[in-house]
Amino acid sequence: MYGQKKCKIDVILGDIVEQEVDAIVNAANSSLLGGGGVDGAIHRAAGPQLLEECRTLDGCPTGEARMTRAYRLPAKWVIHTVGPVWNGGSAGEDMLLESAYMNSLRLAGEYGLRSIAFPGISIGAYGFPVERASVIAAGAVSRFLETGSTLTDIRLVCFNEIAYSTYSMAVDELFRK
Ligand code: AR6
Repeated sequence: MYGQKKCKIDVILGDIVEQEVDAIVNAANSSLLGGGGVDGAIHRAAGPQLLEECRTLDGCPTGEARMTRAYRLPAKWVIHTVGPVWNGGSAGEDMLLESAYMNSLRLAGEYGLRSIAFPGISIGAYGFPVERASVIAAGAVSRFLETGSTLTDIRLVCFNEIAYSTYSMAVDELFRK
Protein backbone atom coordinates (compact mmCIF):
# COMPACT_ATOMS: atom_id res chain seq x y z
CA MET A 1 0.00 0.00 0.00
CA TYR A 2 1.30 3.42 -0.97
CA GLY A 3 -0.03 6.89 -0.43
CA GLN A 4 0.26 9.94 -2.63
CA LYS A 5 -1.68 13.14 -2.01
CA LYS A 6 -3.98 11.34 0.45
CA CYS A 7 -4.74 8.50 -1.94
CA LYS A 8 -3.76 4.93 -1.15
CA ILE A 9 -2.82 2.58 -3.97
CA ASP A 10 -3.20 -1.16 -3.46
CA VAL A 11 -2.43 -4.12 -5.66
CA ILE A 12 -4.86 -6.90 -4.73
CA LEU A 13 -5.08 -10.57 -5.69
CA GLY A 14 -8.80 -11.18 -6.06
CA ASP A 15 -12.04 -10.88 -7.96
CA ILE A 16 -13.06 -7.42 -9.09
CA VAL A 17 -16.78 -8.14 -8.83
CA GLU A 18 -16.39 -8.48 -5.04
CA GLN A 19 -14.78 -5.07 -4.54
CA GLU A 20 -16.83 -2.73 -2.36
CA VAL A 21 -15.80 0.51 -4.01
CA ASP A 22 -17.53 3.45 -5.63
CA ALA A 23 -16.61 2.18 -9.10
CA ILE A 24 -15.15 -0.93 -10.65
CA VAL A 25 -13.65 -0.63 -14.10
CA ASN A 26 -14.65 -3.07 -16.82
CA ALA A 27 -12.14 -4.09 -19.52
CA ALA A 28 -14.82 -4.10 -22.20
CA ASN A 29 -14.81 -4.15 -25.99
CA SER A 30 -15.98 -1.23 -28.10
CA SER A 31 -19.52 -2.59 -28.50
CA LEU A 32 -20.02 -2.45 -24.69
CA LEU A 33 -22.38 -5.37 -25.17
CA GLY A 34 -20.49 -7.87 -23.04
CA GLY A 35 -17.89 -10.55 -23.71
CA GLY A 36 -15.69 -13.03 -21.87
CA GLY A 37 -13.04 -12.52 -19.18
CA VAL A 38 -13.63 -9.80 -16.65
CA ASP A 39 -16.36 -8.29 -18.84
CA GLY A 40 -18.36 -11.53 -18.68
CA ALA A 41 -17.81 -11.82 -14.92
CA ILE A 42 -19.01 -8.25 -14.33
CA HIS A 43 -22.15 -8.68 -16.46
CA ARG A 44 -22.98 -11.99 -14.76
CA ALA A 45 -22.61 -10.51 -11.29
CA ALA A 46 -24.40 -7.24 -12.09
CA GLY A 47 -27.39 -8.94 -13.75
CA PRO A 48 -29.21 -8.24 -17.03
CA GLN A 49 -29.99 -4.60 -16.28
CA LEU A 50 -26.34 -3.76 -16.86
CA LEU A 51 -26.58 -4.92 -20.47
CA GLU A 52 -29.83 -2.99 -20.89
CA GLU A 53 -28.12 0.22 -19.83
CA CYS A 54 -25.05 -0.56 -21.95
CA ARG A 55 -27.28 -0.89 -25.01
CA THR A 56 -28.23 2.79 -24.63
CA LEU A 57 -24.60 3.96 -24.82
CA ASP A 58 -23.85 3.27 -28.47
CA GLY A 59 -20.47 1.73 -27.78
CA CYS A 60 -17.15 3.23 -26.73
CA PRO A 61 -14.01 3.86 -28.81
CA THR A 62 -10.71 2.31 -27.70
CA GLY A 63 -9.05 4.41 -24.98
CA GLU A 64 -12.28 6.11 -23.86
CA ALA A 65 -14.55 5.34 -20.90
CA ARG A 66 -18.29 5.34 -20.12
CA MET A 67 -20.13 5.09 -16.80
CA THR A 68 -23.17 3.00 -15.85
CA ARG A 69 -24.86 1.97 -12.63
CA ALA A 70 -23.67 -1.29 -11.07
CA TYR A 71 -27.02 -3.00 -10.30
CA ARG A 72 -26.42 -6.18 -8.23
CA LEU A 73 -22.71 -5.53 -7.71
CA PRO A 74 -21.47 -4.23 -4.35
CA ALA A 75 -19.86 -1.31 -6.22
CA LYS A 76 -22.00 1.75 -7.00
CA TRP A 77 -20.86 2.33 -10.58
CA VAL A 78 -19.19 0.51 -13.43
CA ILE A 79 -16.77 2.44 -15.59
CA HIS A 80 -16.49 0.65 -18.92
CA THR A 81 -13.28 1.26 -20.78
CA VAL A 82 -11.79 -0.32 -23.87
CA GLY A 83 -8.11 -1.18 -23.90
CA PRO A 84 -6.15 -1.75 -27.10
CA VAL A 85 -5.67 -5.12 -28.75
CA TRP A 86 -1.92 -5.87 -28.70
CA ASN A 87 -0.62 -5.75 -32.22
CA GLY A 88 3.15 -5.78 -31.73
CA GLY A 89 3.51 -2.48 -29.89
CA SER A 90 3.96 0.03 -32.69
CA ALA A 91 0.28 0.71 -33.37
CA GLY A 92 -0.21 3.18 -30.51
CA GLU A 93 -1.04 0.47 -27.97
CA ASP A 94 0.87 2.11 -25.08
CA MET A 95 -0.86 5.45 -25.55
CA LEU A 96 -4.29 3.84 -25.88
CA LEU A 97 -3.78 1.80 -22.71
CA GLU A 98 -2.65 4.93 -20.84
CA SER A 99 -5.79 6.70 -22.15
CA ALA A 100 -8.04 3.88 -20.96
CA TYR A 101 -6.69 4.32 -17.41
CA MET A 102 -6.63 8.11 -17.55
CA ASN A 103 -10.15 8.51 -18.94
CA SER A 104 -11.50 6.07 -16.34
CA LEU A 105 -9.79 8.02 -13.55
CA ARG A 106 -11.03 11.34 -14.94
CA LEU A 107 -14.59 10.06 -15.10
CA ALA A 108 -14.34 8.91 -11.48
CA GLY A 109 -13.02 12.36 -10.58
CA GLU A 110 -15.85 14.11 -12.42
CA TYR A 111 -18.38 12.13 -10.37
CA GLY A 112 -16.52 12.93 -7.14
CA LEU A 113 -15.83 9.25 -6.44
CA ARG A 114 -13.45 8.20 -3.67
CA SER A 115 -12.63 4.59 -4.50
CA ILE A 116 -12.03 2.74 -7.76
CA ALA A 117 -10.84 -0.76 -8.67
CA PHE A 118 -9.19 -1.64 -11.99
CA PRO A 119 -8.58 -5.02 -13.60
CA GLY A 120 -5.48 -5.60 -15.72
CA ILE A 121 -6.88 -3.90 -18.79
CA SER A 122 -5.84 -5.57 -22.09
CA ILE A 123 -3.67 -8.29 -20.51
CA GLY A 124 -6.14 -11.13 -21.13
CA ALA A 125 -7.87 -11.69 -24.46
CA TYR A 126 -6.30 -8.53 -25.90
CA GLY A 127 -2.79 -9.95 -25.41
CA PHE A 128 -0.93 -6.90 -24.06
CA PRO A 129 2.37 -7.99 -22.42
CA VAL A 130 1.75 -7.99 -18.67
CA GLU A 131 4.93 -6.25 -17.54
CA ARG A 132 4.59 -3.44 -20.06
CA ALA A 133 0.90 -3.03 -19.16
CA SER A 134 1.70 -2.88 -15.44
CA VAL A 135 4.19 -0.04 -15.92
CA ILE A 136 1.61 1.91 -17.95
CA ALA A 137 -1.10 1.31 -15.32
CA ALA A 138 1.10 2.49 -12.44
CA GLY A 139 2.33 5.46 -14.47
CA ALA A 140 -1.19 6.57 -15.34
CA VAL A 141 -2.26 6.42 -11.70
CA SER A 142 0.77 8.42 -10.66
CA ARG A 143 0.27 11.09 -13.31
CA PHE A 144 -3.43 11.35 -12.56
CA LEU A 145 -2.78 11.90 -8.85
CA GLU A 146 -0.37 14.73 -9.59
CA THR A 147 -3.35 16.78 -10.76
CA GLY A 148 -5.23 16.29 -7.46
CA SER A 149 -8.54 14.42 -7.22
CA THR A 150 -11.32 13.21 -4.94
CA LEU A 151 -9.97 9.64 -5.05
CA THR A 152 -8.58 8.27 -1.80
CA ASP A 153 -8.46 4.56 -2.67
CA ILE A 154 -7.22 3.10 -5.97
CA ARG A 155 -7.00 -0.68 -6.34
CA LEU A 156 -5.36 -2.70 -9.10
CA VAL A 157 -7.11 -6.06 -8.85
CA CYS A 158 -5.16 -9.00 -10.27
CA PHE A 159 -6.74 -12.34 -11.01
CA ASN A 160 -3.62 -14.52 -10.83
CA GLU A 161 -0.26 -14.64 -9.05
CA ILE A 162 1.77 -13.62 -12.10
CA ALA A 163 -0.28 -10.48 -12.67
CA TYR A 164 -0.24 -9.77 -8.94
CA SER A 165 3.54 -9.92 -8.64
CA THR A 166 4.05 -7.95 -11.87
CA TYR A 167 1.66 -5.10 -10.98
CA SER A 168 3.04 -5.06 -7.41
CA MET A 169 6.55 -4.55 -8.78
CA ALA A 170 5.43 -1.73 -11.08
CA VAL A 171 3.63 0.05 -8.25
CA ASP A 172 6.55 -0.49 -5.84
CA GLU A 173 8.95 0.90 -8.40
CA LEU A 174 6.97 4.10 -8.86
CA PHE A 175 5.60 4.84 -5.39
CA ARG A 176 8.37 3.51 -3.14
CA LYS A 177 10.12 6.86 -2.76
N1 AR6 B 1 -11.59 -10.03 -11.56
C1 AR6 B 1 -10.40 -9.48 -11.84
N2 AR6 B 1 -9.70 -9.76 -12.97
C2 AR6 B 1 -10.24 -10.65 -13.82
C3 AR6 B 1 -11.49 -11.28 -13.61
C4 AR6 B 1 -12.17 -10.94 -12.40
N3 AR6 B 1 -13.35 -11.47 -12.11
N4 AR6 B 1 -11.75 -12.09 -14.66
C5 AR6 B 1 -10.70 -12.00 -15.50
N5 AR6 B 1 -9.78 -11.14 -15.00
P1 AR6 B 1 -9.75 -9.81 -20.22
P2 AR6 B 1 -8.86 -7.69 -22.06
C6 AR6 B 1 -8.49 -10.73 -15.54
O1 AR6 B 1 -9.57 -10.84 -21.27
O2 AR6 B 1 -7.54 -8.35 -22.25
C7 AR6 B 1 -13.56 -9.51 -23.13
O3 AR6 B 1 -14.19 -10.53 -23.83
C8 AR6 B 1 -7.85 -11.63 -16.56
O4 AR6 B 1 -7.22 -12.74 -15.92
O5 AR6 B 1 -10.98 -9.86 -19.39
O6 AR6 B 1 -8.91 -6.21 -21.86
C9 AR6 B 1 -14.05 -8.11 -23.55
O7 AR6 B 1 -15.41 -8.12 -23.93
C10 AR6 B 1 -6.85 -10.69 -17.20
O8 AR6 B 1 -5.68 -10.63 -16.38
O9 AR6 B 1 -9.71 -8.31 -20.83
C11 AR6 B 1 -13.15 -7.79 -24.70
O10 AR6 B 1 -13.63 -8.36 -25.91
C12 AR6 B 1 -7.56 -9.32 -17.13
O11 AR6 B 1 -8.66 -9.51 -16.23
C13 AR6 B 1 -11.84 -8.44 -24.32
O12 AR6 B 1 -12.18 -9.52 -23.46
C14 AR6 B 1 -8.07 -8.81 -18.44
O13 AR6 B 1 -8.48 -9.88 -19.27
C15 AR6 B 1 -10.97 -7.48 -23.54
O14 AR6 B 1 -9.73 -8.08 -23.32
